[in-house]
Amino acid sequence: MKPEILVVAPNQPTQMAVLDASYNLHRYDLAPDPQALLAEVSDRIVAVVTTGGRGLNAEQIGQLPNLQLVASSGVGYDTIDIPACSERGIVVTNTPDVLTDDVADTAIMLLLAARRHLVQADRYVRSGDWGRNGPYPLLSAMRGKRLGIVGLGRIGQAIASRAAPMGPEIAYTGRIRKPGVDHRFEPDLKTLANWADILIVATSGGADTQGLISAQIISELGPQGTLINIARGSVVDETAMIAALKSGDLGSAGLDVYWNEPNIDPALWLLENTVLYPHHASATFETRGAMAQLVVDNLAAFFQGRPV
Ligand code: 8YV
Repeated sequence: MKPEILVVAPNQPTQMAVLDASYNLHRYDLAPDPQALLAEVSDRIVAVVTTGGRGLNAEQIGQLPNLQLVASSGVGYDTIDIPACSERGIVVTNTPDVLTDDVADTAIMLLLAARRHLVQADRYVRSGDWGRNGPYPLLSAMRGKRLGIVGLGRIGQAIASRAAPMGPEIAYTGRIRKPGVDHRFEPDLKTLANWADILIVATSGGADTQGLISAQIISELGPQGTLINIARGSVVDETAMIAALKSGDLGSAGLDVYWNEPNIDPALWLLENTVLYPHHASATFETRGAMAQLVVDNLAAFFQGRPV
């Protein structure tokens, strides 16, 4: 008998076809009445397929008495109730490593776009303002600037190695000093933000980092400062950030993540000094394919008794 799997959020089409051939899939994501579907199949479900975005909450976990595995696509697992899984010995898998390059590329893209006004300058050219009003105002170079990275995990380190050739000074903060890393460790986030011209948020989401980039940290970064967030919206006090971007107390921002996705705070739409990306850092064919394949591989390993 094929194991029965609840699809809370789908995988890429190629890998969904593979899953469909190997398992009995129940499409919670497509069900007109998901509760009715659960009432019918919940006892038989042994694994869930989901994404970092959709996750799996305590209530859903509680409704699946025989759940053994949650296979998620995404490095972040802040949307999955880990304590509820741990309590019942439910295995949770994510997809680190394969998305590191794309997410780090996105951080650099947002950084350059925000600092060099890519979006505003594009508009300046297209509108004919260049011809009418003359050269675009001068902007600020990367070389010699101070770049602070919040969270020097795999993604933070990939961002640092991409930024280094552009010539900024680099320092980082996090729970611990990373062994074998040359960049300066600054244990205090406030001190790092005060020192930095640019702060890139690359830490994990969840309760531990909720609101870490507070009004005070934003004000330390200051009017010439740039905030880049490719981590989770929850890490930044978005209300404080929007207020600071509006008043000029924060110079600029480049954002891939928000409090309320995909219906972000409309106040952000109006901010000229902000570059917005639709939580799309890992969204290339190659990376999403590799993430989806890891989900398939983790399911196969689990059901064959191999390490996930
Ligand atoms: C996606 C992400 O949102 O990996 C993560 O944690 O934020 C992204 O890759 C995602 O989980 C898509 O499946």
